[in-house]
This record gives sequence, C-alpha cells and structure tokens, in this order.
Amino acid sequence: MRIVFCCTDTKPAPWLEGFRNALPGATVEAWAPGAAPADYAVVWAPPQQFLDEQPQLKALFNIGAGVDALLKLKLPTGTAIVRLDDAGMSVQMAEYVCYAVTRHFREFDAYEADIRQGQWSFRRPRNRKDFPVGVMGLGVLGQRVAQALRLFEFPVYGWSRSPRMLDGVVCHHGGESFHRFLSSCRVLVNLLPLTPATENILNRDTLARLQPGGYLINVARGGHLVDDDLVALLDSGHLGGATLDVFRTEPLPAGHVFWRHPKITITPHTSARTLRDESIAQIAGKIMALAQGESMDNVPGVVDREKGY
Ligand code: NDP
Ligand code: OXD
Repeated sequence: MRIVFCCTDTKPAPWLEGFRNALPGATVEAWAPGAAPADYAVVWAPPQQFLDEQPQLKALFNIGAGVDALLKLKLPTGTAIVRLDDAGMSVQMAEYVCYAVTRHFREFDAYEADIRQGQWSFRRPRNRKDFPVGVMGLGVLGQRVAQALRLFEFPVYGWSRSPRMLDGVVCHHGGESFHRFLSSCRVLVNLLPLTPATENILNRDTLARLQPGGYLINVARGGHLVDDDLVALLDSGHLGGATLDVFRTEPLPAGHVFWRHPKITITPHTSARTLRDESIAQIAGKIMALAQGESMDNVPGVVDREKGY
C-alpha cells in the first residue's frame, strides 16, 4: 500500500514518521512531481498537478475539517474525500467560543482597557438570560460548542440543515426557520461549512436580525461574511462587536479595516488547530479499516460532494 503526503505549508518529516509508525506495512512518502501514484493521499491545499497524477486513489484524507478549498480543485471522480472528524478540534473550538462569549458578556475586554489606564472600576453585572447564543451549524464542532455554552447557563439556540436534537438547546433547521432563529439570538456563532448555499450568509440582512447589541463570532470561513456589511452594522451601533478567526484572504491583508476596528477582535485562524498525533491516529485507523475491507459508507467524515461538506 502506498500513501503519499502532500500538504502545503506543513513540514512533512514528523507526519511521515507518524504514519510509518502507525502503518508499518505501508510505503509512506512526501509527494514530488512525477512520483508513483498512491493508493491513499493525505492532503491540505494540494496543487492540481498532484491530483492530476493520481489515477488509482481510493481516498483523499484532508488534514482539516473544512473541504471548501479542496472541492474547488478538479478531483478524481471515484475517489472518496474524507475530512478530519473532530480529531481534537471540537474541544479547542468550544474553548475558543466560550472564551469569546464570556469575554464579551462579562465585559472583560472593557476591564482590561480600564486596568491599562490604571483604573479600578466596576460594571453592573449583566443577566445571562439577556445573552441568548445561536450556533449556526450543529455538526461535530457546533454540537460541542452548543453543549459547552449550556454549561455556562446561556440560553442556546442551534440551526442546521436537517433536524437535530440536543439536550437544552432549542434547535431549528432549514431556510424557513432561519430568520426566527436569528431573531432569537444576541450572540451568533458561525460553524457552518463554506458551500454555495452558505457563502455570504452573514450579511446586512441576516446580521441586522440579531437582537440589538448583537455580537458575531465567526470561526468557520471568511467567505461566509460580507465584511463591509459587518462594519456598517457595527458603526451604526446595531451590533456591539465581533470576534473573527477567519478571513476572505489569509493572512488578513495589511490595511484591512478589521485590523484596527475598535469593536472587532481578530485571531489568526487559530480557534481549532489540526493536532498532528490525533490526526495521524484517526487517518491511519481509517486506512487500516479500509484495507481490511471496511466499506467507505462506515467511515466517519466522508464528504458528500453534492452537499459540499
Ligand atoms: P460538520 O460537517 O460536522 O457540520 C456542519 C454543520 O453545518 C451541520 O450541522 C450541517 O447540517 C450544517 N449545515 C451545512 N450546510 C447548511 C445549510 N445550508 N444550512 C444550515 N445548516 C447547514 O462540520 P464541522 O462541525 O466539523 O466543521 C464546520 C466548519 O468549521 C468546517 O467546515 C470549517 O470551515 C470550520 N472550521 C474552522 C476551523 C478554524 O480553526 N477556524 C477549524 C475547523 C473547522 P446537518 O447537520 O443537517 O448536516
Ligand atoms: C479546518 C481549519 O477546516 O483548520 O480544519 O480551518
């Protein structure tokens, strides 16, 4: 069995060593143009040439949860696309979102600013019932985030494509209930995949439906958000702030308004990092199962190309 590793901006050596240890019978190599075709590939943002040279690939393992960039390439038709299924990301995402929500709700950002000015100040405690949080996308990451927010006793709403049931979370699904979902929320967390159906979904019309003082946390993809619409709603005062981890262009270009807007906190696409050991264990386990005859239908994380996630 031949496994090829082709991940842009990732040092291959520790990954190759990890896969060789986990799959001792396999040949594991970093891709170079013209190399022999592989049975399985481990990829992140591979060049088109790599895909064009793979006539016999059984599966393409993406070392991230989002496959929007991968699906824009010309992919071999019969090959299964498998994304990371949690692999240590959901706990990081829950940490990040709970931090952003509690920082805003408890006004820790304002306290930090006061302390920097040498001021020992108090603010009136706020009622968490006035801060209902909506989670868009109730998949692997969204479910974990919604459950973590419940532990802090925020009212939590969720929205997905198909019906979902989550303890303590008011779940909506589909286009018809989207506006009802939005108007129930003051804080909105985006954990949708980027697909033709979700591109630009965070825009003037949708964000204006949040309750006054609304707060956006975008941890999914920059292509979900219409940047100028967010800025307009922040400047008009309808929205109170935003925490953004993902951007249309990454790194965020110097001079972009998000760098210096007083109501926006940014982080460099770091809310849930790919963890090497967890990812290798998950992918190697799937390759072993497939090599032993497991059906692709039973492998978690196989992407539905029609749906785009
Ligand atoms: P999943 O595929 O497990 O979940 C996706 C969820 O979105 C599902 O609940 C799905 O609905 C819902 N959904 C998809 N399309 C629609 C739609 N048109 N309308 C309503 N709901 C929709 O993905 P993950 O939770 O693993 O990851 C989500 C995204 O998070 C990734 O695609 C990636 O872009 C982003 N991400 C960001 C990271 C970061 O560091 N910033 C790290 C990792 C991921 P249904 O349940 O009905 O299928
Ligand atoms: C991912 C990401 O999709 O890192 O895993 O954004």
